[in-house]
Amino acid sequence: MKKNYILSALFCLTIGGGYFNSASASLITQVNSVDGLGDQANFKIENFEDNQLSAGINFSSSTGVYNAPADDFSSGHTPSGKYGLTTNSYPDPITMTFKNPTTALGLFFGNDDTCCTDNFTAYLDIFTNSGEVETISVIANMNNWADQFIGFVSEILITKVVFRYGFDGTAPLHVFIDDVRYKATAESISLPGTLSLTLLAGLGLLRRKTFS
Ligand SMILES: [Ca+2]
Ligand SMILES: [Ca+2]
Repeated sequence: MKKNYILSALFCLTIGGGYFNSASASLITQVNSVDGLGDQANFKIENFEDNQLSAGINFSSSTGVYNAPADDFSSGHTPSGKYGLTTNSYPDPITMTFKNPTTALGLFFGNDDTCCTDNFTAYLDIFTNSGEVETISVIANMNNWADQFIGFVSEILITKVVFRYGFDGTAPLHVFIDDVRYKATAESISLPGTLSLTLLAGLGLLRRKTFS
């Protein structure tokens, strides 16, 4: 009987996982601070202070990315050290993909320089394996410091995020980010619902065969 209960529980969990995979964007919650992300014990952080980038996350853009000096991009103000990440051209968003899907991410952004525009909004587009599920945004405070935070927590597994400036990416400034925090998620829960169902069905068949 115990094994029946376990299999039933696993089946319900899997159905739940299938529901979440197809759930709406309401399962994404924007947060406004590092504290809003939750317990930092399970987070990894990339601060761009050296060229040894975190193994769990990949940063890319159409023109390439590089560790850029804060003196040039944010008047020397960052949440950490003397460097952040930027792109070789603008408007060019930064794409972040994860070795294992994540359920929370936050970052600081800057280079909100009045040299080139009076105002803009920063956007973070959020994707699952099925495509884009949500876009969150923060209006830049235009002080040329990397002092503003944008982030979210999610009840569904996130595989990619894209950070960009401007409504349509036309703000004439290089994107500049620092201190990217993301939640390290157990690989085992990244199994798609259908694959989990297949495995559980196999377990059920095995059990019948063993006990018949
Ligand atoms: Ca830094
Ligand atoms: Ca700023």
